[in-house]
Amino acid sequence: MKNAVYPGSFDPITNGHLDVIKRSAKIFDKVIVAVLNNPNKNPMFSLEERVELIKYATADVENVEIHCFSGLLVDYVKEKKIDVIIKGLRAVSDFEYEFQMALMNKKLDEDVETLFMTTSSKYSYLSSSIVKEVFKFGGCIKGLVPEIVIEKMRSKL
Ligand code: COD
Repeated sequence: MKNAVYPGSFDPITNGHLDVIKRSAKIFDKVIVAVLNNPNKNPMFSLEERVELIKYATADVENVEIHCFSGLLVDYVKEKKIDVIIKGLRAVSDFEYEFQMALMNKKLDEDVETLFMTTSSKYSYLSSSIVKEVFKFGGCIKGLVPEIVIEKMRSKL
């Protein structure tokens, strides 16, 4: 049985994230979506809200679990006996950042493997930050995030 972790901030989950989760779930026996608890950041959604939104958005995918973590990802990976870290790649800019993190994680723990999944082209321009920015100025974000996220964002206005 091979399991994978897909870590991130997910503030909030977008359809780009969801696409990576669903495609990963077809490859691995179990996919753990691990939401980072980073007290130094000032997220739009609390940790609990982010977890709930992902749970709702992935309710139709059987082999996905949602958890949160803090501290080093490699420690979480070891503790949960996870085989692979999945990272999404949108552009060269992502690659530089993700490549650095993958190498650092490997340095911290030789057993840790990172796999990169390329974005689906229709989501290649999507990020949580750009969605929040467009929403803040009244732009339409339909089709970019799950409907439940739009509802939750509206309730925060
Ligand atoms: N299409 C495909 N992939 C996407 C898309 C999209 N449209 N949007 C985002 N992604 C990918 C990102 O590239 C990333 O791989 C993942 O989805 C999550 O994205 P975000 O933005 O929600 O999350 P990040 O980038 O803020 O997450 C960073 C981590 C939490 C993974 C990282 O900070 C971490 O591991 N922190 C723990 C502390 C640690 O171990 N630090 C040392 C690392 S060397």
